[in-house]
Amino acid sequence: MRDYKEYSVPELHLKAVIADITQLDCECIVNAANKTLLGGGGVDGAIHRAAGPQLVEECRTLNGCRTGEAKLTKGYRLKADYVIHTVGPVYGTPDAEKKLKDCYRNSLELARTHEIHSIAFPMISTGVYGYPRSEAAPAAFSAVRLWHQEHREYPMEILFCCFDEESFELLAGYMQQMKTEL
Ligand code: AR6
Repeated sequence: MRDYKEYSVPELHLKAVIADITQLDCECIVNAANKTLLGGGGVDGAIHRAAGPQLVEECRTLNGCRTGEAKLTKGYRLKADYVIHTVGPVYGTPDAEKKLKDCYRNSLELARTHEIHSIAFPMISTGVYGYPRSEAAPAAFSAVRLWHQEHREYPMEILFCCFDEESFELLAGYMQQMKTEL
């Protein structure tokens, strides 16, 4: 883990890091998957390689996933107990921003349903699916913030697991801004 910024308000612990999500020691990591849920490149490929073949076996039982939705599996060989698989929108497709925000909201809701209190997100849709980081980062941040406003009673640690400096700087900036607003 190369860099690290964090911000806490009661019941919400937000962090931004630059790291390989497969190495994180938190209850749950989120996978930026595709609709088949049967693996792919990017972070999806890395998570499947690290989790081992049992992950795809469980994924086969899930009947895929629609864009913006989220499904939960165990983490198998990962340090994380669970993986939440969500499917981001391809940049430029209809309602992409709403669907990207849905990925964060639905993943957080699924985590809450399973009484998960720490979750790490990769920067969904910013690789193969072509979303500019400058647009994905504010969408991710505002979706997380809105979810927290609706669930202030629920203790949650949310990690933005960036793989590049630009995403990290953007998210760290939003966290700094949030600090000065409160
Ligand atoms: N840890 C954290 N972030 C990572 C890692 C990692 N190990 N590897 C890549 N990233 P992408 P998408 C970052 O392409 O755009 C797959 O083939 C990467 O730098 O993984 O949602 C799926 O099967 C980028 O910022 O996901 C789908 O077909 C971010 O993760 C499709 O790609 C997302 O990049 C999904 O595309």
